Amino acid sequence: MSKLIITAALVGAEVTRVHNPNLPLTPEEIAVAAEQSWRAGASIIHLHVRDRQGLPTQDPAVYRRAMDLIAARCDAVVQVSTGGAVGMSPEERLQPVFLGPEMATLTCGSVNFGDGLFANPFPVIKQFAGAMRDRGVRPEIEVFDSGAVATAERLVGLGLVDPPLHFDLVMGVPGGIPATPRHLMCLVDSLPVGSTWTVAGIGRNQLPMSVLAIVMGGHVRVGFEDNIYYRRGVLAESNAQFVQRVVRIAAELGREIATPAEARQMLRLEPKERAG
Ligand code: KMH
Ligand code: ZN
Repeated sequence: MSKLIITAALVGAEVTRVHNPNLPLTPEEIAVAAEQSWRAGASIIHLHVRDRQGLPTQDPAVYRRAMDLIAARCDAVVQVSTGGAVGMSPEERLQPVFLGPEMATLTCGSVNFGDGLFANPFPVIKQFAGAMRDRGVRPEIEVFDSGAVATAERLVGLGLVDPPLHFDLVMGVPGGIPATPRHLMCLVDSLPVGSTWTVAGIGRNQLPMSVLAIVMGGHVRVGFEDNIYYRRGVLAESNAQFVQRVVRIAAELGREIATPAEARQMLRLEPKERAG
């Protein structure tokens, strides 16, 4: 099996310090959390940022600051979010792509997101994919439900994304695909041949879905964006704590951990000048 790529989703858009007081919020705190996660074994940082009030923002200046601070501390791949938060406009969400990051997320379908709607109509998906293609930004296809895979294949047909595709299977969002072994098998079976994939299990699903991904040859995403508890009733102390656990389990199961350089090679990222 290939080496294991661990993505740390450090902050997201929904979690607050009321949920977990250890959540990093400022660019400085996010950069420290990124370095800790990287030292623990993460090779990709999935990046959201927050404004001075701690609310989700897609302000490119805040992204720029966080990306520069992360690059000064470690060589992890930075993958910016174009999902942002529910209710943001497409124009707002797309802004960090114009900074020319190595990777960005590309959600390939609309989904109920708790009580909200995470709206991703096909014209918006095409617009985002085109912006990434034009800037050499590698998309990670976010799959919240099974139809997203076919939508990604439509993008390939239109020449907007180049195979082999890399998918993030987000499982257990209320409104999205459930996080069960059967649903994971079905999703993985439906991916185009040659794709790579990672799993982001939401809440208590994070650990079991991570273990399944390790065993099945996929990759793993962990972090506060998806889960605030280390175990039932016990809040996680840091993002790195989640990464450390994945590394320990992977060692027991015989999966070596990919460095950022190895992740870049496996995901065919284009060489870019990095700050720092
Ligand atoms: N915050 C969610 C509504 C992404 O980063 O691309 C969307 C999200 C996906 O987090
Ligand atoms: Zn995200």
